[in-house]
Amino acid sequence: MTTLNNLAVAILGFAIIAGAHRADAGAKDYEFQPVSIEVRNGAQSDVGVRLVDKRTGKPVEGAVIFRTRLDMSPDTMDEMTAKHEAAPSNEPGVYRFKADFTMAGRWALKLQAKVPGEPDTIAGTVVFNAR
Ligand SMILES: [Cu+2]
Repeated sequence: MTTLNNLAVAILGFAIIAGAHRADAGAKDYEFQPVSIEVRNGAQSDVGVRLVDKRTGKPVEGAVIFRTRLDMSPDTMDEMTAKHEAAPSNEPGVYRFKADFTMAGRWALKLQAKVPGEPDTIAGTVVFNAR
């Protein structure tokens, strides 16, 4: 009986670790990538990111991007932000924005998103070069 209990505890422990590992791996299975690193410096500039499932290499459709920030942290100007808004996209897994860049240099677009079937929040940072 003691042996069985120990076995049950061991199995339960393994299940918890496996479950935690799976949940942890979930968000890491996705990656935001730039459609083009080079973007135009100025108002209403086109910025695009592609959300990819790294397990399959396929674009992920239907993501809900619920938080974004665009700042110059890559050029050590963390407080310098740029206004931006979501824009239509006709390419599956590609999410577009119109951004008002005010300075040439590197800008980080930081995103948080939910994707269908994935309980974890997907977070990513994509760096663009405005010129
Ligand atoms: Cu700046």
